[in-house]
Amino acid sequence: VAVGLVRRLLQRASPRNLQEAALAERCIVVNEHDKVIGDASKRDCHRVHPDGNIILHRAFSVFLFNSQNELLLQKRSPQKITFPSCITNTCCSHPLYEIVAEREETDILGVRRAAGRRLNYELGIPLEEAGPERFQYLTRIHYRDPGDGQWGEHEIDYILVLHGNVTLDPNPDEVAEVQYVAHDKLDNFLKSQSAPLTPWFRLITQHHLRLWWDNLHQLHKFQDHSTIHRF
Ligand code: DMA
Ligand code: MN
Repeated sequence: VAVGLVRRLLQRASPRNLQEAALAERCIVVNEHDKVIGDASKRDCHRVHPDGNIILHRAFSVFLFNSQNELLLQKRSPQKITFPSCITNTCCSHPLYEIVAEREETDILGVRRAAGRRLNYELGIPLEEAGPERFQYLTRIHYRDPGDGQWGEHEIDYILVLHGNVTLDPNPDEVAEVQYVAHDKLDNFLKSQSAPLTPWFRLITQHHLRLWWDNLHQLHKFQDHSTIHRF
């Protein structure tokens, strides 16, 4: 019912109303060990509470590389409620509690399905080009960022890589710009941008990205589901 309602609201809404309607989606609330403890609205999960607390929830970040090993970056739409107009990795979002198939933990299937759904919605990638089996899962990152002080993030973020060429048709409600960047051009590209980076993209770029990027053809060796990296 909730999904249907959100879809109906989305269909006749302005871009900002689209983002506000999406705040009714249900995120999966987890503890520090990534065990599911319940659900809460996207609104409640991204509100910074007066004591600075933000509800910990499950999320994913996709890093998509084309066959030339260039990384697809996006600039978020100015309509986004959290981190508008920031430069970030290919696609991030949340597996939804109301989509029961996105709660499936075996083989990280729920998160993989959510990633396909959002690559399709945000970037127009056909679903058959972003099927669950196409993602290499790497690890989980637990981080917290107070954002603008009103809207922030506190997530256990599953990192997924998709390596291959895809068809793109970005959705301007979500994405202002997209750009493929080669590994040796990344530093200069990021320096040349006046827009800020999202905190999670900054963290991942500082800590893990270069090692993964250097090993795109043997990423399975880097999968680690026993550690939750904490920042
Ligand atoms: C949330 O991303 C997930 C992470 C890893 C920050 P988002 O704000 O782009 O989510 P959505 O696109 O669903 O608003
Ligand atoms: Mn989130």
